[in-house]
Amino acid sequence: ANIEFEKQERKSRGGSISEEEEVFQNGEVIVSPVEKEIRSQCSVMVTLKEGMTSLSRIIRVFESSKVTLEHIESRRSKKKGAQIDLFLICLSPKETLTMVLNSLRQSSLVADLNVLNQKDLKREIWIPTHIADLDKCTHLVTKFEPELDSDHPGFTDMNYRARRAQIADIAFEYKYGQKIPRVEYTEDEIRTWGHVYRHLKELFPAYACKEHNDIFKLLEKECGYSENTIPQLEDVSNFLKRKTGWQLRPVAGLLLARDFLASLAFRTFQCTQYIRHGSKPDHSPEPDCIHELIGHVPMLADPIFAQFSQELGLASLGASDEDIERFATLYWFTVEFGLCKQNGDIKAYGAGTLSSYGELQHAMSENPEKKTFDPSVTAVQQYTDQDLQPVYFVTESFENMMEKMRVYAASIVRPYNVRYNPYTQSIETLDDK
Ligand code: HBI
Ligand code: NLE
Ligand code: FE
Repeated sequence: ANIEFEKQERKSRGGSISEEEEVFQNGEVIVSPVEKEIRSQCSVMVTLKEGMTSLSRIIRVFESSKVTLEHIESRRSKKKGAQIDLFLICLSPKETLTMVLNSLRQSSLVADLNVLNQKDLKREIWIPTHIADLDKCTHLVTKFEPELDSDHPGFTDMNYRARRAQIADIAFEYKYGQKIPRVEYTEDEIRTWGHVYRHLKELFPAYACKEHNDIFKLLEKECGYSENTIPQLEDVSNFLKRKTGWQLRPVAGLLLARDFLASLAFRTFQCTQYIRHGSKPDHSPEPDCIHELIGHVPMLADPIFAQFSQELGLASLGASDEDIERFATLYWFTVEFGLCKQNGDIKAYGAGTLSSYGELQHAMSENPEKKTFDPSVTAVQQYTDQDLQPVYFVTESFENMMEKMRVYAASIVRPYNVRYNPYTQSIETLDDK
């Protein structure tokens, strides 16, 4: 039966079409966060000229473009000089659709073409809903890489670049649930680790927050942390699972902020496995295993901080690009470079501060500006990711920071609220927002 034709004719006579009859999509399209194009859905009535008896020719026009034909009906045309009427519903990127319809209109096959209805589909951003979906949250940003950045200390060191590529392969191959492959670090690499380790350890008693100091000692006792060994991600991940339910998964480098933040929602930290170039140990603009293992891991083993980090991840799920930018900035000034007050003194808890002896000394000096942490102010503060920070934010306590963040996150407009189900390690979306 020519359902659509009948409907369209009824419509043109002034009749109405019930919603159940509507084949036109009402919903949203789920798009990957890296996809920026707007998709449009469109219904068209096309009349083929007299003598155009073959339908396959018209279908070929769509086949060679990015337009998806979702629905097609045909009948013998009643109009003069016409052969066949077609009713089509197509879905495509907006610009492509306009182009294809124009070329059809001008085609020698077509007598008449009318667009009946066209609408842009609402985009709903895809989010991971199970911890295994993090296999798809691995979009890298190419920044500070030894291959591409001539300022990178490893740019001219072909051995270093080959080593980086080799370790990156572990991350590219990795799938959720697998053990993280071990890396046998070279003497050179262990020397770099040892050098930074020694310098940082001298600064920690005076400069690191209490939580970091306590857990760092535990890592030395229980997890093989020492000047002479670079701990293996698999062992550290198991340590974290016991302490707070956090875990690591290997990542090849800097990720899109949306992907990186999303993994936090699953108490998963995407963790680099390579080490910085030995010629510049005091500070690196890109994360490396020193930064992750000495900066991040101790804090993730603290229950309150672990909760704070996960909530930041949960708040980011489904957020707009603009809000992601603000959450990334909040992450930057807390998890990466945060300072806190403890017994009247300012201490460091941010991983970027605790993994760079250059940054740690700078942060604790009088030079940089120190502001009070306030999410709505902090979220829009400019920062540099190249060099030492000119501004830091100080929080009263982790509990206080978490409270303020909850208020801020609740003010963000999202299509839904989310909740983490730890039994199934999945995200439940709640529409009652
Ligand atoms: N990717 N691997 C990795 N490590 C980070 O710390 C990191 C990232 N991508 C983005 C990012 N941090 C920042 O934008 C945060 O502020 C979210
Ligand atoms: N600057 C830090 C370090 O040298 O360890 C790394 C920061 C990564 C965001
Ligand atoms: Fe980091």
